[in-house]
Amino acid sequence: MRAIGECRLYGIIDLGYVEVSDVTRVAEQMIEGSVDLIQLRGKEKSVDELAGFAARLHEITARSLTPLIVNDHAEIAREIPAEGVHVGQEDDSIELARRKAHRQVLVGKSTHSIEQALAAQREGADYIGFGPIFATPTKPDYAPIGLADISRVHAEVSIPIFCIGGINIDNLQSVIDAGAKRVVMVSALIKAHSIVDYARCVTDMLA
Ligand code: 3NM
Repeated sequence: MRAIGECRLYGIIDLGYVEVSDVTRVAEQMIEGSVDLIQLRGKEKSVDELAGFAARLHEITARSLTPLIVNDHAEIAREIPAEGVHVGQEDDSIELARRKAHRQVLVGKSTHSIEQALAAQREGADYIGFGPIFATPTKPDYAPIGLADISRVHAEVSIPIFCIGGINIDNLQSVIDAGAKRVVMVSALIKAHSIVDYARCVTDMLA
């Protein structure tokens, strides 16, 4: 599997945007476009439904050494061979997520401030999300934190940091200029006319 430190573009297959019948195509296009790791996120789906999608997705991601991360429900990693789980501030602790997964997995955590980023690192996260950088309909209840803290979080936190929230190809350069090395994209990538071309362009900019 690709190591987390080598990952720069993180794609999320959010079932709020992707029809169930389209999950396979989106995953294949992300991989063809050199997305480095993929998360399955389905806030409205049951754990059992998500486990089913994750199992199907993993058959695709495994062929290309792309780690598959499951959002929120670490217990899914006990049933299917996903490489990691992702937790939010309101979800399981990193330690509990590891216990639920019951085997060695990557654990990532969403953070929304420098303090939370440092706490996640202390807690043993393998990587963090840092945002939302810009306002985003994908996570509408969170106030954007802007670009100002990106450089400081990179100075103070040594685990991989993925900037997230409202990032698209038009504002990506400003995020990179602010110090970001890695980004997550959800809606911009999923809604792109060509996911493959969009992802390639983003990975070139992050190289
Ligand atoms: N987490 P888009 S922002 C899932 O700040 C998520 O923790 C965030 O989606 C955080 O790329 C976000 O469509 C949504 O803006 C990102």
